[in-house]
Amino acid sequence: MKHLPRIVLVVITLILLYGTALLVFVDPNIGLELDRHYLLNDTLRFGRGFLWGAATSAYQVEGNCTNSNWWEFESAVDKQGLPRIERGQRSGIAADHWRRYKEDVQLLKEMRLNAYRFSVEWSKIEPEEGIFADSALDHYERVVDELRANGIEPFITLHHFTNPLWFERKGGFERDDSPEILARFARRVAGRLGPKVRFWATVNEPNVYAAEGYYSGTFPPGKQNPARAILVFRNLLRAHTACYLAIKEADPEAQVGLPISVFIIDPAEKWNLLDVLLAHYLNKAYTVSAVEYLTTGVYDLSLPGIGTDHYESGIPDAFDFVGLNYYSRIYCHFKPFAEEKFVAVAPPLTAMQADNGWEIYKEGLIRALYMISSRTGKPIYITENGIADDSDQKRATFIEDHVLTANRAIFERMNVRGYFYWSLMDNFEWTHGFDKRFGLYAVDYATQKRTVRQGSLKYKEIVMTWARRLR
Ligand code: GCO
Repeated sequence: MKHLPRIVLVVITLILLYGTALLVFVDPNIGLELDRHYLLNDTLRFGRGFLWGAATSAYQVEGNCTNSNWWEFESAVDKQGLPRIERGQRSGIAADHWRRYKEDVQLLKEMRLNAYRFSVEWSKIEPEEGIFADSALDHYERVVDELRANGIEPFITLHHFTNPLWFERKGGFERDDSPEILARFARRVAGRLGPKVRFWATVNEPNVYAAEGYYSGTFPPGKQNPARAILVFRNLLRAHTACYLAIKEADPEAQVGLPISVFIIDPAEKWNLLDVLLAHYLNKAYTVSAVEYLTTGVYDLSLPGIGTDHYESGIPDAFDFVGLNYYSRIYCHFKPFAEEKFVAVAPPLTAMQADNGWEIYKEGLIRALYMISSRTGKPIYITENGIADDSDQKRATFIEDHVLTANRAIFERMNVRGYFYWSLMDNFEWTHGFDKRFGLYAVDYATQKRTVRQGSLKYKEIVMTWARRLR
């Protein structure tokens, strides 16, 4: 070795450092493959109390959420003067679920489901600051009673992206006191519905809310300010803790958790160290930081070149479960000389895709479950998983593959306690309007007629098989 030219030693050292960095930062499960044949032959391990549900959110299905930030956002345009919602669509009466909830509870029953995740619309319950509309609370109590009368477990999301206009105009979750403002709302709702509702999801996808509303600017308030995005993420996590405490005060037996969006972020080029490092930091910032906040009460966010934050709530373990909203995988690529330093690149041509371009990637579900369960042994509810599939050609296989992947996770001792398909019926898919069809039931918006999709019957079949085996 001592006679080797110095340059050769330097090159060998650099190669060793490069290889070590790749090994350290690449997710060991990046190449995971689950053989469909084995999944289909796995024994079903879903326990007696397993929740089989479907999910919706108030704004997307109820209709007439006229007093909310999204209603105002729908009539706005972006910097290029283009409408915020594709084709200038408006949510209007959406799927008219506010009026048709009894009919829709029967759809849950028809699918043999035993749980329903839905959100309560803050702008209807607290239309003015500190003023609570009993009529709205009465409505949600009727929904809960209808569910219970049909043997279906209500699973309520307190905040699902939408804010009352009065709150948005005060600065929304940029405000330092926003957690207390949301907790006041939580206390009122849990105080009213608490005895009849066991499961509470506090803030839906704080990471998506912060990223879309304040980094990409595609959601209200349409800002593109990384520092604000990081602050809003922090305040939403603080709001979760404040709501957790408020709900527990109303009902110590309540099960309270946080639904986190997890997209698996993989390097577009596995051997490109820049892509590998980018994927590592994005995964950590976008999802791991929220899970670690739940367990430790410490929010540690670090995105080199974008921003950092560190906050300690002093209240670790303020959760009873983690909600996992899993759909797909994103491939990230670092472009050192471009204005937009990191971009998402399209899935490989060989990948199956949903109508919205998301790769169908069942292994991502067990990778996401492992990311959570390796940090907390508490129950995990898959609070959203579904496919935009208008032709219904892929829905049955999507559902079967993802449910059986969850089954494999249980076999690998992950504490999965429920699965909620997104969504019960077609609905207002935010900036996509009504164009992306996720529903187990298709909705004809001209007549509001619900029609079960053939692909959805696979879900019913799985649940019925599970129920038979419990007898
Ligand atoms: C989200 C929301 C849902 C979406 C669903 C499909 O994850 O954005 O929770 O409101 O409609 O995920 O995109």
